[in-house]
Parts: sequence; structure tokens; C-alpha cells
Amino acid sequence: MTPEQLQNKKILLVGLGLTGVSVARYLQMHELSFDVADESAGWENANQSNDETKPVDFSNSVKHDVLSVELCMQYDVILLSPGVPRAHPAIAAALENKVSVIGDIELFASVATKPIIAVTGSNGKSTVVSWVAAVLQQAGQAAVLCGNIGKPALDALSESVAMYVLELSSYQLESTSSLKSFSAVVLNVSDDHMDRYASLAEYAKVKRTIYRHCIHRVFNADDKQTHLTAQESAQPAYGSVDASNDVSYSLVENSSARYTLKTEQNETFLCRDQQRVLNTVELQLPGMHNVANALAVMSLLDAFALTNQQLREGLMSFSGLVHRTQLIRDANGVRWYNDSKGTNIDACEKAILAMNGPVVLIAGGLGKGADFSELRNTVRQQVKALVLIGRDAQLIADALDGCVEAVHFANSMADAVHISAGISCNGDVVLLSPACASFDMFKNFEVRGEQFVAEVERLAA
Ligand code: UMA
Repeated sequence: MTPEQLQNKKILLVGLGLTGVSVARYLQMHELSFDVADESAGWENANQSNDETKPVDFSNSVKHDVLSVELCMQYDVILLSPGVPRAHPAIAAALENKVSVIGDIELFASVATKPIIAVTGSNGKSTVVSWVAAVLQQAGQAAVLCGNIGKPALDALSESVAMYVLELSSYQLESTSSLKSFSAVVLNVSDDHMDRYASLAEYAKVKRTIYRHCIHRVFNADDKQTHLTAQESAQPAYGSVDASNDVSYSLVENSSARYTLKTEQNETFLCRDQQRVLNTVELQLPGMHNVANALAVMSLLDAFALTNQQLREGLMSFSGLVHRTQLIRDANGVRWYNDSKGTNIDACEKAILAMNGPVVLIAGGLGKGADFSELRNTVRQQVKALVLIGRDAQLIADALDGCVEAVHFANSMADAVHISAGISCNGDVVLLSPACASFDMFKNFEVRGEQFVAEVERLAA
């Protein structure tokens, strides 16, 4: 929906976090008036801006701190923040009443004039978007990162941008229908946000909407849940796409995917059409999940005219993101890794498998309805002790009962680090990969990771 289409519409902006404030700023820039609703009175903090963004003036907006059916029925358009479920009774009633309920990405899609590389998935999306942007930037292209990674897409709009590298959550995709990306991928689908979706199948279906109208669809050949069903492909939004532009990747050697692996004399190479591009040992990021991420990056960039050298250099020089299996200390034979971004089971499992040595695992927090028994095999094989924190600590202990020699409970991050230091020895890895959201104990996963790093550094002092 363009600014012109929003003219003369009664607009309600719901949620005043990062997204809501960016939407308010955008509306104000286009001289569109709006009211706001936030159930925790978010506008009290909403006037904050950073160096790059203009502050927002809410003085002409009516502010509501109750999101009621009556309220939502009064508007033509609801601009919904991703964290507010469409199943919220007031939003559901508005939808029923044919009120237009869209998100910031829908607004962004209607005005962005440069190519968009869009990435979703349960895990790895922040790493992949950052990696894609890094390769492009190193090759001299003005690629800009935005979306779920923490920079609202509307704040990234600029004439000087050559392309947008957009991280999308399923929450954002739910309220987006006309995004036309240049290339897009669903990296993987595994249990996450099961408190918001009725089933994994429903969650996967939302993720796959990223492929609507996309020019170069990238598929993970190893994860069937990322593939469109016949029924979906028959829909006009997917059917309009030329399938001959599709690109796929796979960790399975000799597969028919364009981007895959080949092992020769104990060395494994990332290949394009079976031609070597890079040795896996040249990647700085640990674990096979990061090899898959690298293949996804190569696939997303398939249609860009990068030379082999540019691709190689970009892939090799990327050293990863903070809070994602980040090595923070190696002392007395114990390596400490911060994977605070490991907010679900799949991410936690991949982080454990990427570790080289027995693992003391710090996990716990808000489990979002996940089934932690899925971790039993991996924990049995590689974890020597569990140090559990947060609301669902006991739930995790029960689900992993009998898989591990020692289970400890900690009531703070300082306590967890202290316990881990006491039980780890030469050759061990201490890994913070909580498999849970952080909000019961911390503001967000970044703060959780920062506290972990600070406590580990204190050990060294
Ligand atoms: N609110 C309500 N009612 C509700 C829920 C929230 O009024 O039922 C209000 C809150 O009081 C708050 C505001 O809505 O003031 C928060 O909105 P929000 O939850 O949509 O969060 P934003 O600050 O706008 O941040 C969002 C993404 N967060 C979520 O989707 C939960 C950020 O992703 C993203 O970086 C940002 O937009 C910019 O695009 C974070 C995230 O946790 C990293 N994402 C989830 C994930 O990756 O798993 C999906």
C-alpha cells in the first residue's frame, strides 16, 4: 500500500516498538495522520531516535493502551507490528470486518525501487543476510541490511541504496502480500514460535510465502518443509514465477543441486555446478550448519555478476556475528562460546554439534512450547553437564532426564558461569545456547549474551 493509497484513510498503528516507530516516522514523512495503540503504553519510550533517524511527533495522534474490538473497528487500515499476533481478538475481529491489516514490510514493498534479497528460516537468517551483505559490500555494491535483524525496513529506504538484504520473520511475512524479491530463500524450518502457530506445517506455510512473486527462488534441497506444495505452486502469486530461474543447494554430495559439496582426498569443497569454489576449512564459521549457510549465500548471489574471486574473498573474510557460536575465551584448555541467539532447539542442537569437545551447556529461559526431548540424542552424545537457567529450567531437566551425568540449576547468568567454570576441565567447551527466548530474565538475547561475556571476562580478571 503506497502513501497515495493511504491518503484519506483512517489509520491505526498497533505496537510502538522498533517497527511501530519506524512506521510512524514514515507516515509522518508522507504527511499522513494516524492514531496509535500499544498495550504496554510503548509511546512513552517511542520518541527516541538514533543519529540516522528523525524523532517522531505523536502530539497529533490519539493514544490508546487497550487494543479493543471497538477501537479496531473504527479504522480503515491497521498497521500491525510483527509481535502483535493477527489472532489477537481485536485484530481478528477487524480482519473479519474487512479492515486492511498490514505490516511494515508491505509498506516497504510498495515503495522500494531497488532489488530485494529476502531471507527467512528458523535458524541462520541473521548470519545469512549479514554474510550476503558483506560479500556484496566487499565487491563494491551498496547493499543494506534491514528487517528482523534489528533495523526496520522503512528506516533503510534510501535513494543511495543499490539493493536491500532483508531478514524476514514469519511474523512479518504474515502481514505481507505484495513483496516482489529479486532472490529469496527459506533456509530451514524447525520448531519455533509454537506458541503462535497451531502446527509446524502452518508455520512452514507462512515462511514459504516469501517465494510469492520472487524472481530467483532459492531452495534448500535438504529440507522438504521449505519446498512449495503443488497446491501453493498453483496459486497465481507463486505460479507467476519462472521456475527456470530457481536455484537449489544441498549438503548432500553428488546431489543435483547447483550449489553443493564435493570431497576429494579428505578435503571438502563448496562447489557450483560441481566446480570447486572454496575449501570448507577456509570458512571462519564453525559447523556444518554454517557450511549450509555459505551454500545459501552463494545461491542467493547466483544471479549477481560476481567473479569467483569476489565470491571466495567475501565468503572467507566473514567472521560471523556476535551471539552466534562466537568464541569469546580460550583459557586453561576450556573454550567459552556465546550462542545467545540460539533461541530454539534446532539452533541449540546445531551449536552443540559444531563444538569440538565435551560440552557444558548453559540453556533455559522461555521455551515457547517446544519439546526439549528432541535434544536427547545430541545431549547424550556430546554434553557432559547441563547448567539450566530461567522459567523453563525444570521442564528442560525433565525432558533430558538420564541423558547427561550432571544437571545444575542457576538463578542468574553470574551463577551459571560460576558453576560452569567449576565443572569444566581441559578440552571442554562451555556453550551458552539457551534453546529458549530470553524475556523472563533479560531484555533480549543480546543482553543475555552480553551478560554471559561480561561474566566470562570477569573469570579472567
Ligand atoms: N505489543 C502490544 N500487544 C501485543 C504485543 C506487543 O501492544 O500483543 C506492543 C509492545 O507493548 C511493544 C511493541 O508492541 O511496545 C513491540 O512490537 P514488536 O513485538 O513487534 O517488536 P519491535 O520492537 O517492533 O521489533 C520487531 C521484531 N520483534 C518481533 O517480531 C517480536 C524484531 O525482531 C525486529 O528486529 C524489529 O521488529 C525490526 O524489524 C526481534 C525478534 O525477536 C529480533 N524477532 C523474532 C525472531 O527473530 O524470532 C520474530
